Amino acid sequence: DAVKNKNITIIGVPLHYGADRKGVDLGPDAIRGANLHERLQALGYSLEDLGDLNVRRSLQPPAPGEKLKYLGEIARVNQDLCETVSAEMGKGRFPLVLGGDHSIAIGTIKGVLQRVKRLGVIWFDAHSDVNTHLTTGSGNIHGMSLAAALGYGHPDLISIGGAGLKLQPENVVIIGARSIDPGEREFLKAKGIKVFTMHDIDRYGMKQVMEDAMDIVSNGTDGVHLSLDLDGMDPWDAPGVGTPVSGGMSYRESHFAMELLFERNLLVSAEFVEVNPMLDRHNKTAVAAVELIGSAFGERIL
Ligand code: EXY
Ligand code: MN
Ligand code: MN
Ligand code: MN
Repeated sequence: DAVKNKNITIIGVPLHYGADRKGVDLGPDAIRGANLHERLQALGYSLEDLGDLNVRRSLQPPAPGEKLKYLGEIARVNQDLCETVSAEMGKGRFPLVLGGDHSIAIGTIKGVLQRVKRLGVIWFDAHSDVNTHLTTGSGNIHGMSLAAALGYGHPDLISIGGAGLKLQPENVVIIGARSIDPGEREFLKAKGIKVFTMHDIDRYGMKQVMEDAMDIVSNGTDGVHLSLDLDGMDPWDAPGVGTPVSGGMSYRESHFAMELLFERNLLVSAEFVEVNPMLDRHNKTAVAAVELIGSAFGERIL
């Protein structure tokens, strides 16, 4: 079996403040409602579902032009998530985090870093999420989470989980990018982060892209985290996301990527984020998330 850890802890994070758009906070239950537990149990995993972390409702809206919208609550929830993820890994369990907007990657990754010092990350996304409060146009923290996990951004975000805890840029790959802001492009170049754009997937195919990506994230690391933003998929297959971008990975490409990931047995943790049931059709995006989870954890056709 390629995922050796058969004990999974599910952690829901009903956070929408990082996207500043309602609905993505309903993501964890939409994913559970698409038969997540049944799918994983059928594969022989033993599950514990901790339910959802506590997130404050109805906060005052931010001032116009705010560059770090809802920073206080986002930092608090991510600190809680970090501690929860770290505690579960300390018990030898595999954390499977359900979002929620992508700002929760800060807490997840910091928690994993407390247990796996040299961590690789596969960031599956239409976006690169490497803005900071200095480069952001929107002020939405879900567009800053990868930068924060790399140690760049506001002190309240980068200090989560303890000072100095951060990813190394050479251990991170982004797959599926097709919407990158000018400041992000500079950041990615300056840090030397490998980005497999949609152009690369078209040119080389998903098999080659995944093999190269997995070589990079496994080189000199002790484990790999998968941070999967459903907007990496094409909006045709995953319409229920807050920031859709045309020309994304197909259902088959993303499914295949997960199967290849399972074969290499690299994952120590994973998160599936940005499912917004209020924008979805027939829970299609949550169903896609569970399909991808199934493949990443070993489902096969035959
Ligand atoms: N780059 C844009 C921004 O910073 O606002 C869009 C970010 C969308 C982030 C989504 C979740 O991946
Ligand atoms: Mn994202
Ligand atoms: Mn995205
Ligand atoms: Mn499948």
